[in-house]
Amino acid sequence: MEEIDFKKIEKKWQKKWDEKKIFNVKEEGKKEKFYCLEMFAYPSGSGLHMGHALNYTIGDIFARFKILQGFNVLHPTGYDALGLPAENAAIKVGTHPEEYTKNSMKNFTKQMKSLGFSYDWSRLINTSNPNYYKWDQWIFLKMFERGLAYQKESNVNWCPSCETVLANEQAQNGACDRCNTKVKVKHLNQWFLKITDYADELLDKIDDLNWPERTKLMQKHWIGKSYGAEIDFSINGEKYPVFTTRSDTIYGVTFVVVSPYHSKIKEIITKEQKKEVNVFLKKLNSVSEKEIAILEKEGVFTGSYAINPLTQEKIPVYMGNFVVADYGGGMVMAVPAHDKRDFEFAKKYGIKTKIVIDPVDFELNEKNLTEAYTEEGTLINSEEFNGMTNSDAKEKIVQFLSKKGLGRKTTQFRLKDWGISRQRYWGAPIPIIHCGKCGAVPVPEKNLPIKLPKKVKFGKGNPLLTNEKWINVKCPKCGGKGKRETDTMDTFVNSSWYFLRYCDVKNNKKIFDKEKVGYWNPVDMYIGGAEHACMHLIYSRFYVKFLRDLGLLNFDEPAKRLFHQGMIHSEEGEKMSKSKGNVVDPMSISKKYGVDALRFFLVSVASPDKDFEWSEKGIQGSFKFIKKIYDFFERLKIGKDSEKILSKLNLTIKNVGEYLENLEYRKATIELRELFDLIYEEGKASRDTFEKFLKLISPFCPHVSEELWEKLGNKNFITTNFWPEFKEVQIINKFEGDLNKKIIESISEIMRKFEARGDKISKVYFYFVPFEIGKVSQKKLKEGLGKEVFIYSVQDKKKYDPESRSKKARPGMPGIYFE
Ligand code: ANZ
Ligand code: ZN
Repeated sequence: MEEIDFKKIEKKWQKKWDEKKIFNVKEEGKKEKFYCLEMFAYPSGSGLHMGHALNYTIGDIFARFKILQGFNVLHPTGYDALGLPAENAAIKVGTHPEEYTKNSMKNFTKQMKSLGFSYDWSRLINTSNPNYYKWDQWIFLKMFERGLAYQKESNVNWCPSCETVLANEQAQNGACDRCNTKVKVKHLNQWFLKITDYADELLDKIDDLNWPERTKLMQKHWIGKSYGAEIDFSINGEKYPVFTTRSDTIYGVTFVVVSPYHSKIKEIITKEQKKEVNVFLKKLNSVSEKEIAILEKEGVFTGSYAINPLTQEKIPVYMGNFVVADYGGGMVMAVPAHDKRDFEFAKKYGIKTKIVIDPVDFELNEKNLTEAYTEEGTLINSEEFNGMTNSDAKEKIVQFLSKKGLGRKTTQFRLKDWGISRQRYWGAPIPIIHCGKCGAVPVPEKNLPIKLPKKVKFGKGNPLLTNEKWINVKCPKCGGKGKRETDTMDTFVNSSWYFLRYCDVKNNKKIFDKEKVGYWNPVDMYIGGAEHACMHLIYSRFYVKFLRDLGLLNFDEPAKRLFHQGMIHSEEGEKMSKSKGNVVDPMSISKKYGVDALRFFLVSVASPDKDFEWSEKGIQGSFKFIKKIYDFFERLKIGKDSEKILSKLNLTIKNVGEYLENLEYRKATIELRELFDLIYEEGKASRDTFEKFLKLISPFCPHVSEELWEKLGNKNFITTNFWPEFKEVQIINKFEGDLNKKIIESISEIMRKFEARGDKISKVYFYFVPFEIGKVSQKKLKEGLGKEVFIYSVQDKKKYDPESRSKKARPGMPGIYFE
């Protein structure tokens, strides 16, 4: 058989699609719109990896399916080009980040184009282009005007290696997301975006989203709403509101614990205690916030006392490592008798406990309490609230406090404002000028963008500090001496609204045209990694709500449907990584087996949201399948369809359509193989059947499909043709019984022969070709055969197969071994 020149076919069709601009879309016509989006890539120097290829293939198949269904499909791509990794990588190889990024993007574009993705390349976004980040700065100014961008002294995660502040989300395990260095606490003046203003809406709207449940749950958790009360304790005559979810325990408060980073901490520490407190602080600052959370609860007496508003008791104020500064007022009313953490703390420092909740069936005693009692009960030692159940008391005590103006019902969010200050070069400069007289002055809109100066020195610290000329500018307000803000914005700001800019990439006058964005948005299908559940996917929801409130959008949420792809592991089941030397590169694979085989393989091993292992045998299988189709079409015999083919064709159209809609691509590839195998077996079919088969497989294998479509004599593109319809009446049951049934019938017969000979069978082992594994049920086979049943894929390395029966497996009939 002749070798097929897949490269030539791929190039040919990619060029034709490009010339005819079939993926370039406008907001017009009678078609319904569909916005299909994959998370854009950070263009790393090492090029596209298999994870990218999978992500984009999943999106591309969906986009192509939607085109065939007759939608006006927007399918754009771009580069999340700013950020620390590019800066670090550039420094490492001794080039400028701009140069480095340019080269990476060029390489990425070449590679993505070679994989035949259906992108509208005229809409390419590069976030490091000042024409893009100008609008990041513009959004910042709009937030600043409305008090949603502000500066505050805060406790931040500092990565000593990257020499920058990290968001909490970027230092989740006490280590830097990027370089894994242990993160430290630093106290710095930082810029924040007030995402907390939208906490309620961010939480409430989650339920309406067609997003993976796990992601929705993670966001709920991240936002973390607590219902409780704020109670005013007074220290040195000043009021300190303290958040509690347990107002019922107010009479049991025996001390108060304040965060080391409380804004008024200096007023609380007395002269006498200063030295001791400093020893404690020194120890604390050497660890990250996350580590603090798992450290033993420790503290130190501040020297001050607080007054309990209900009992008027004087109680000591401690500083504690477990109190978070920007939560619940940064202070805790401690109830050792009824809270585990407070109990340990009190024991450690010899603070008294007071029981205020009485269990129903036994009695507690302060003297021999060995642990906190955290369950329900009735109130004691609580004056007029004695005898109430503690849940009743919660309400009643807050009401009482409210009336006296000593407290109020409230909620608290775990979500914090988004710290966007980065002390690094490769980000959008924050458009602020600091003036000795006027303070932080926003750069006038007409002066945007504030471009990054090319001339800076990389090395220690923030490179922007090395360009005096750039820093020293006039104050826009008073004309006096001013200095530019040298913090740049977290790159997550860039990705918070890029999907909007795709709708109007070239607009120089406005961030985007409202009509255009309104036409395409919200995104109908968004595909990307689950690791973005709590950063990008919350930030972009926040940005959409903010831009809506500016009057620019008429919708509330960025994406209707969200899909997370799985991870690809190496053949040995490990994570693919350069250091392990087990990386399979999509470019060399596509060179060897063709792009269509790679695409087909990527979605045929596992459901695309599941992790799977790379398999050289698997890609070879896909290659063989595509080659078989190609060869078959070369010697095509057109004739009348058999009833069986017609039935299978219609069933396949029906099922593949459903599977694609639900992103069950693997199941679709199984059906397509079956349909082809049947046609192959019979040796001929009608032109209509061949054409329909090609249409069905074209989202997966667009190049070969176009080529064969042309061979059938068609002059137009199959890509922009239409999805075939099926006729239910042509699906004939007798042909379409399920695989389980077929197997049970034939195996039963074989077993009967064996058993007639006197062989005893108790176990049946099955070896299926991989794509059939999902179509059989162990339970059904077991029931049908009345034996113990084991099911393996022929590729399973750990299968039990003493007589190599797996070699006998073929589609429709597994290898079998009896025991
Ligand atoms: C008194 C009390 C008694 C509490 C008791 C609990 C049990 P969630 O549900 O997470 O919102 N708290 C308040 N602010 C804090 C801060 N900044 N850092 C650390 N802890 C803080 O938890 C709210 C509870 O966590 C509050 O209710 C408070 O302790 C503590 F038997 O108040 B509680
Ligand atoms: Zn000024």
